[in-house]
Amino acid sequence: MIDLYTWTTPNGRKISIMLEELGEAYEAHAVDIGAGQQHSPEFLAIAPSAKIPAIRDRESGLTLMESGAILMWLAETRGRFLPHGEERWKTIEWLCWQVGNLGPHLGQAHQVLKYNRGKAPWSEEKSRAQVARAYATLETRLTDRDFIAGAGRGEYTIADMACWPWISRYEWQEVKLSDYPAVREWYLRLAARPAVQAGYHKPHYVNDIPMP
Ligand SMILES: N[C@@H](CCC(=O)N[C@@H](CS)C(=O)NCC(=O)O)C(=O)O
Repeated sequence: MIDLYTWTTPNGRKISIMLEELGEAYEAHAVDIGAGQQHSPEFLAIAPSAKIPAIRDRESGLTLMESGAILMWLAETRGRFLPHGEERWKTIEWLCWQVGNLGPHLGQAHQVLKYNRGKAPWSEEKSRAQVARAYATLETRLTDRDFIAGAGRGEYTIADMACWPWISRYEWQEVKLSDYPAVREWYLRLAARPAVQAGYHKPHYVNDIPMP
């Protein structure tokens, strides 16, 4: 049994989607980051960074923070969604791109374009450019592919699960998915998966999955 400490954000949803895909027994604990619950001593004992998501494996007692590490641990220990050989490294490459590039740039866009619009025009301009660059990177990668990593046209991996919840906030990022047709097709492909739909609504329902 896995305890998942999470909130209704892209980083949290990556892990609930993975747990749903695995059919894993888990309990989702809400950590309301708007109310400051990430700073409680109980949560800090599991996630010293004071950021969701984090997990605890009840069987072994292992705790993990950082979504990339959690996805890799789940994939490795369950033997799913992380291919072998070179494609393992392509999956990790794109997972690292999400954690170190796509996520931070899109997260910054949420701050300046949605929550603080009009306060810092230079930051907004810079943010729009970084968003466009990140989407163009994904568009190029997904052209002629069904999934981000994997041989041939690709296979569904933790790299897809890491990127998709961030793309699901395309409206917050002022992005028209029709401008990125390969990303749009991939987005819809994943949105149709029952596990993605279930994982999106953890730890509770906020809104329907946005549909372009
Ligand atoms: N690199 C971390 C980022 C985690 C993160 O930024 N979590 C946000 C929510 S999406 C958070 O907990 N923010 C609360 C805070 O910064 O106080 C990961 O991939 O897990």
